Amino acid sequence: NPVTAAADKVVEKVQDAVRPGNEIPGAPGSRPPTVEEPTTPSGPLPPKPDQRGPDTYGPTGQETGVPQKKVAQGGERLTTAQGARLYDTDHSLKAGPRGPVLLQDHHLREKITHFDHERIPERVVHARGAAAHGVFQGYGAAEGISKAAFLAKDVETPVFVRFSTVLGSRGSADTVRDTRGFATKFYTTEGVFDLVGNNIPVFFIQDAIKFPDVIHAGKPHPDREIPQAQSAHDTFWDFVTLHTEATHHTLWNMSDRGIPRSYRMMEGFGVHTFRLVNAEGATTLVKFHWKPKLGVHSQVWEEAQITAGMDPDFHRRDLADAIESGAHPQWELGVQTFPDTEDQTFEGIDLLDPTKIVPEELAPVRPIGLLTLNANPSNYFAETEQVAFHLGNLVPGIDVTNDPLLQGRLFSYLDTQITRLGGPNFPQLPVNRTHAPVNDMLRDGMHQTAVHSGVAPYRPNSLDGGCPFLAGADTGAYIEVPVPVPSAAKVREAPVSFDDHFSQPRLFWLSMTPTEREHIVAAYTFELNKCYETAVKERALLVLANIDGELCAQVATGLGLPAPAPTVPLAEPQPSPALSQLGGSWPTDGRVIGIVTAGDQDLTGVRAVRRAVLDAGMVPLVIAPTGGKLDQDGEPVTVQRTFATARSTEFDAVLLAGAPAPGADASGARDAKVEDDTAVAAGIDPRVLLLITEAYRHGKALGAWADGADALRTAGVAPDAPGVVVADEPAAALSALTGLLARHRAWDRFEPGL
Ligand code: HDD
Repeated sequence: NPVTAAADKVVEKVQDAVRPGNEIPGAPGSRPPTVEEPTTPSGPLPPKPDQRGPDTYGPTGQETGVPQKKVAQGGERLTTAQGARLYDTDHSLKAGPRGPVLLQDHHLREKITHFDHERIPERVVHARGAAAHGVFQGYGAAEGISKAAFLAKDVETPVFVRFSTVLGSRGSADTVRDTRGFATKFYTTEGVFDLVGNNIPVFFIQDAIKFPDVIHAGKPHPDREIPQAQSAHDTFWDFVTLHTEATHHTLWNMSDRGIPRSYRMMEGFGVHTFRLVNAEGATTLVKFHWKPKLGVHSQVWEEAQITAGMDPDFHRRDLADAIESGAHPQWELGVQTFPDTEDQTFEGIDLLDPTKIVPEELAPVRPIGLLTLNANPSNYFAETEQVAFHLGNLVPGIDVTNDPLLQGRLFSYLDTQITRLGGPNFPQLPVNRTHAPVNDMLRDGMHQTAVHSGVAPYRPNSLDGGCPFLAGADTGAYIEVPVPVPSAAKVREAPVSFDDHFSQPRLFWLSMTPTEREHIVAAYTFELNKCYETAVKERALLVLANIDGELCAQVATGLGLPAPAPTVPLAEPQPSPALSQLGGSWPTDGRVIGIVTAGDQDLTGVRAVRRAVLDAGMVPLVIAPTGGKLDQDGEPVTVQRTFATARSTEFDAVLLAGAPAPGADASGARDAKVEDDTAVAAGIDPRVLLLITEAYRHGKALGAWADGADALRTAGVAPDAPGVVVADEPAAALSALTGLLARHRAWDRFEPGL
């Protein structure tokens, strides 16, 4: 019987394939003959109870008690998508081993077709991002102004937060100069609340209708699709200099806020003014702020550029590593509150204008809750890529205002998800699913995963007994605040107050420290020098002249162009010290300290310093000439970076190990201090010297103990320079270094002026 014969051949083939030693040595795909081919699974594979639908895994992993999955597959046997077991997934079904592939090979088609469709459109903006799960705990401090249940005292609400850059594609570098997105999904008992903000409190445009313009200008040029993830090009500067309401946001981007050290060290802002409503129906206008417990810190520009090449995933890695190591980042949610007056202004500032801030000195930020990020996503695509935020996801107690930027956003987010996530059922994706009961009458559509029952998904009905019924204010309904709408003619116009484009940029500039101003001047000079069109540069200088003469003059010098005079009278606002991110001391949790050793140095000290860094909640990385372990005394120290793989950008501080004190009995240790500078210079690896000089240039703390200081001197770094510590003992060096680190960077290292 030919059928049985063919079946026998298949069985034979399967047996052949698994028979040890059945490979043709050297043939493509053949396994090394030394590896024994198991005929049965080599050990019990992790159990996979069954193929569950997506709802098994709640949006927050821990929520449902399902541990984060660490294995790609659970079951014992590979199957098709339909559950049929497979005996081969490496060869297409062919008419003989050398014959053509048969159309009937369903497994081949299923595997390739699924692969062909693995990608979804990336976000049109904010495509590059990283996210984490966490929990939000209300302080109860907002109870007087909002009835939102999740803001009540000690209420814990699961959250999912996605950070992002704006301009770059999904695979672009993290450390480019750009605004960062800070979007939070609160899975409250009353429905999902999304706070979709940025790390900059103002926006480029005052009306959503301009959004395609600003994004087209910022994205790569449409002819060659370059530059990637950059604002340093003609179209961006063309737009923001013609469209001067972008001046304030552009200035923030050119400040240190545009190059954050870490997502964990950024403020977040809701940008718009929102309207809160309490249980009595009284309303308050608010602006939302996220305040990071670790302080607000940035890279320096050269560091950011090197990082983009050395580790394009720097921020993504930093967030995931910190969470995995238990250094859970935290932010306090705060609100600035304003009376809900008819004119919607506060101290003369138009609260509906998203290019304006209200200085914290005029309206302090009142903390109302604490966000802690405590778990990494277990699957990037399912969670980080598919999460869909939308400003219209509101809960009772929080409402919108007439800010025209906010109003347009209310349309855009829902709309974009339909293209991005392939239809209207994206709220059913696990990460988007609300934790509140859903009882809607939305039906069918692409990717419908619910199996709705009944025949009456409409209202009114009698067939379902009229159910479901509507809620009222006393039964948790979301009721829009009945704000009166002034009677007015339909116009395409903005209020007159929206015409002030320069007073607040000037406020920001005047609030900066000299170091921060230097960085701003350097950023404008860099970006504008990357433009080709002189007209664009000249127009940019005109804009800068309307912010500040000194700023304009310094950038003009860098561009080799004359500095123009201002075209508007310069305002003299009161500076707002809260806008500066320098000064103060901050926790050092999760900071990375590179410990450099030539391998023949004080291993006892290296070991002790490593332990102390860990105990202080920071990350020690031992850097040595080669990988493997350093072992002088039977207690090996693992090397995490070699001189070839270590680059200064990875470390917040660098500590150089010295040789043991003379007479110490460590095999191979240098027992006498090298006196001759030339000999020292010759002995210090140039990559260590680069590490030191870069860290020094980037304002990072540097430390050394014993003759570890030789490397500093050879690199031209004076042991008594600001932000440099040299001590006899490792413990003393580390303690002083940690003190420096708490201030983030040694800005006093640099002379004032450029
Ligand atoms: Fe937006 C994504 C923040 C104005 C249209 N926006 C997006 C994300 C953030 C912001 C953080 C990424 C969300 C995520 O991680 O998935 N956007 C802002 C802020 C704005 C702003 C703070 C001004 C205050 N956005 C804005 C306007 C429009 C959009 C005016 C359109 C009229 N934004 C979108 C979008 C995106 C988006 C096209 C792309 C992907 C997505 O929504 O889900 O709809």
